Amino acid sequence: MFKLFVIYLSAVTVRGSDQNFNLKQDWWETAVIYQIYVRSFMDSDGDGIGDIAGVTSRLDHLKEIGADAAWLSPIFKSPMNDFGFDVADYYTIEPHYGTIEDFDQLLKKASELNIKIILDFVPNHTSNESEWFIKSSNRDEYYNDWYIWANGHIDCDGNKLPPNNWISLFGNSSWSYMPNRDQFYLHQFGKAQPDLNFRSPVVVDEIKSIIKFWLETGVAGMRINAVNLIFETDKDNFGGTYPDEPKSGNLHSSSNSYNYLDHIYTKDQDETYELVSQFREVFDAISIRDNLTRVMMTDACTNIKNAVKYYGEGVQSGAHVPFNFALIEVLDKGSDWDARDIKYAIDRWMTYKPLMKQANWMIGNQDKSRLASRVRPDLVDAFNMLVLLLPGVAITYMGEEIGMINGAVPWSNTKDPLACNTDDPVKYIEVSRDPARTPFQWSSGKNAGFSTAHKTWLPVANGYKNINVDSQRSAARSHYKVYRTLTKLRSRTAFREGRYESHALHPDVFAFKRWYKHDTYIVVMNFGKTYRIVNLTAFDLIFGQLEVEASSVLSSRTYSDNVPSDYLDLAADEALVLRMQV
Ligand SMILES: *[C@@H]1O[C@H](CO)[C@@H](O)[C@H](O)[C@H]1NC(C)=O
Ligand SMILES: *[C@@H]1O[C@H](CO)[C@@H](O)[C@H](O)[C@H]1NC(C)=O
Ligand SMILES: *[C@@H]1O[C@H](CO)[C@@H](O)[C@H](O)[C@H]1NC(C)=O
Ligand SMILES: *[C@@H]1O[C@H](CO)[C@@H](O)[C@H](O)[C@H]1NC(C)=O
Ligand SMILES: CC(=O)N[C@H]1CO[C@H](CO)[C@@H](O)[C@@H]1O
Ligand SMILES: [Ca+2]
Ligand SMILES: [Ca+2]
Repeated sequence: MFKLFVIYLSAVTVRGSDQNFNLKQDWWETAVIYQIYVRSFMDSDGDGIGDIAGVTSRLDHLKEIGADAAWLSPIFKSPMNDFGFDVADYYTIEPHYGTIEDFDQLLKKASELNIKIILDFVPNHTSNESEWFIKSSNRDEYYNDWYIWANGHIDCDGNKLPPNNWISLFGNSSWSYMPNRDQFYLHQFGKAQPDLNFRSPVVVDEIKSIIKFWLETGVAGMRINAVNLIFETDKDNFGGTYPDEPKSGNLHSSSNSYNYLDHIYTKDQDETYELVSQFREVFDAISIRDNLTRVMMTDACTNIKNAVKYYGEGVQSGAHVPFNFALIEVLDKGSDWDARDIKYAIDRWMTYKPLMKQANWMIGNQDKSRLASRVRPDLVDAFNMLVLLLPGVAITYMGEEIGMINGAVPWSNTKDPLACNTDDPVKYIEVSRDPARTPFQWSSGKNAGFSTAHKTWLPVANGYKNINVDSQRSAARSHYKVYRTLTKLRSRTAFREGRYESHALHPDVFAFKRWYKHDTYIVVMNFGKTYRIVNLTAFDLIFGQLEVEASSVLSSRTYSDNVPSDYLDLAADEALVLRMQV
């Protein structure tokens, strides 16, 4: 009987299924995934640039904070026009980051610590320095149609103009002219990032081979970048030309910025979901062979209905973890949000998500202003409580566990191509992604312990003397300690498998309940700048005194204090995890 049971369980997980039969969860379903921007995490050789050996040397940090997996930003060979999001060779490790031996060493150490490694993968475009692109631009027979080439127009002055009005995410035309081919190529991001042509079956096969190649090294998964930009409309449906996109009507965008157009032809095309399911088959084949699920994560910045399509529909399988930007989108509203918006954003994702699939939560990444800066440092713990205690997968961008703030990167040190493209020493700051990419803060020492170099690739953020791992580890209370407490709480069944219910008890106060059988928790947070008294008996079966399991750094409450459920006074920014006494 017992044997049969085990076989049944493994059959469930082996299928690579995301269905939670409440029997056994697969490793990724409640994982804490820690995003490492490799270039800024740890520099092992003193050149001022983070590297793979640096990551290996700091895996104990991940272990200590309770992360289950490290997701590494792109580590493949790249001229670094977009810091690895422009890959020149998908089969080679970028020399600045190390060698394949360094990578093997990372996998070995990670496996000893039972930490999974997940790679970032950028299939939409390569670098313009990829051999594929150079050959394609020379009309090499095999590579001829690997990119999206089109003739432009010639105006009355004899200037060559792009084929249509499409605008890239980095601004200006999505088309650039290549003299040797006398044609324009499409790039949805920068000029140095030509889009691959996924209507070519050879390209699709090559991309699948690359996924297979890296999964076979033993990595536990991949994150597929910008997946909803893979296809552009099929020109053959428009008589062989690429149609113009309509104007969005967005009054705040200039005529050469991405938001000026409504991207009906360059994103979210129907073919995408079928391709994603083909990718998933590659993941599943290896998962079954090795009896270890290789997790597929997808990144698509799109509306909710398209976003949840990446979970798969009908017989078509999708990603295990289709990124959920709901919380980030609330924060994107600037200061104009409150507890009701948070509740609404969470409910919305849970509503659209297929019932049996896992949710996932994140509040930042290498493109977004850091939470402590865009909201305020005192709310760091509250937001970590959301990410770590809501149902499903938690994704933490490195530094969120210590409440890192944005670095101040002057124009003269600016590296982000998006910022450099503005060519504007004042306005660049509005778009620059460098402030969220400054070196990780390990200690109060030189370069915050990141590097022994004279100069690091981006300057270390101010305030690192106080905001760093060493000092927060030894402090009585710190974001770091709260984070560790939260990842420990996560291992309890109520948080892994328990049910979820929430209320905005006041426009400033968000609270949710997680429970499994008789083990019940309330997580409550005041996003407001003044104290609030709330009555938690608004939740069913909550009464009497509640016991504090975790509290934000500035809270007057500490572990095992009791608070009344019907009259709880919360200080400004205070956040608590409370347990119902049994
Ligand atoms: C790639 O693009 C960059 C940026 O436009 C340019 O400076 C570089 O010369 C290009 N390289 C090749 C090989 O086309
Ligand atoms: C597959 O892996 C699971 C989880 O690690 C384990 O319980 C199971 O026994 C394995 N099955 C086989 C056939 O090895
Ligand atoms: C975009 O076009 C404007 C106007 O032609 C030009 O000044 C600017 O340098 C261009 N930006 C990029 C990134 O090519
Ligand atoms: C809290 O709410 C309950 C109803 O849910 C009510 O009976 C009780 O009086 C309230 N307590 C306080 C202190 O307001
Ligand atoms: C969050 C994230 O991964 N952003 C990346 C999206 O893709 C573009 C182009 O590949 C990168 O520039 C971003 O950093
Ligand atoms: Ca280095
Ligand atoms: Ca594309």
